[in-house]
Amino acid sequence: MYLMRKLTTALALSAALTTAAFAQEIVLKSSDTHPDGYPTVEAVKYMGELLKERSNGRIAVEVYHSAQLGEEKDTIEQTRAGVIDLNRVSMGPFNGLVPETRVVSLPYIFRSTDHMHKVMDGDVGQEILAGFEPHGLVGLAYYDGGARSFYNSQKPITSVEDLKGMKFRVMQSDIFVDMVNALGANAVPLPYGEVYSSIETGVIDGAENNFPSYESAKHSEVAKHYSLDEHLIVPEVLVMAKSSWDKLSPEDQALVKQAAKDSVEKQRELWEAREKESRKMVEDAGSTITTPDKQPFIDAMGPVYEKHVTDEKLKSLVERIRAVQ
Ligand code: GTR
Repeated sequence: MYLMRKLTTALALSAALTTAAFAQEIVLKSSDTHPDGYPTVEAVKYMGELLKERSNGRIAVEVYHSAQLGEEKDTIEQTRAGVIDLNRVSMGPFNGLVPETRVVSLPYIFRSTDHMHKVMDGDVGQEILAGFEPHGLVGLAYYDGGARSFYNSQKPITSVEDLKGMKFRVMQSDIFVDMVNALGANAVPLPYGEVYSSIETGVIDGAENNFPSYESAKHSEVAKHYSLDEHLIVPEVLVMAKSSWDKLSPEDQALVKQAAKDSVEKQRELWEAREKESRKMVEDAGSTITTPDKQPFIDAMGPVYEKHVTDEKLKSLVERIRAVQ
């Protein structure tokens, strides 16, 4: 009897230990430049909830929002080094590293968000995701980042001519520098976190981004003139450190991939709502929105395509994107 009781206790103890060992075996550290509540931050949190549920609590995601882990370019390097496991970033800062990301960073390459969805959800999207692998990263999913337009502290922009000589911050990629220069303005590549103070102190006249970024980073406080030229629709991407990925069992890799995929719909819903909300917020706070004729902006982009779409792979990707209806 005594022996039986001892045995039962031992069994119960080992069961408890097993449960403890299973609890949060893997914690994936995830980075985002945006504040808590932003659609990308919430989507990765949602992915974490799915993972936790589907792995019986073994896998968790910890989201470090508000650039707590650094500016995007630095966090990309940290992710490649495996210091950060997951990273939600725009495709723009990858342009120097992953050539495939350049095609979606071309101005006016997408006709609409709907067109972008069709492309990224299809073969071209899969091919671009695979392009991360040789660079120490695993591409997991795409999120929405809306359309980017110019805003500035000086004057309303109603035509390409209005941009002449003005200084705009761009994300750190040669394509965006050439895009701004082709419009007769001057590009200043800067990390996101330096934009507010650079506009405030007059180092630059403005920047370009979507409504949720313009609003949440408070650029709208220092640059009240927003012009809806929608020159870029650059998808956001969720990547994982290849070294962290390789540590997972094939079953866990499948769980991560599926949870990332399942968070896309959620992010799109959150994005749609936030875009409207942010637009209303900045308008209520006194920003003026002008809607210039887009055609002259599109026409000015010839030199950007000539310079950057030179190799066969990019040429064919451009053609395939344009062919998607
Ligand atoms: C935002 C994007 C960020 C970051 C930022 C920027 O729209 O979501 O990932 O790239 O733009 O302009 O740096």
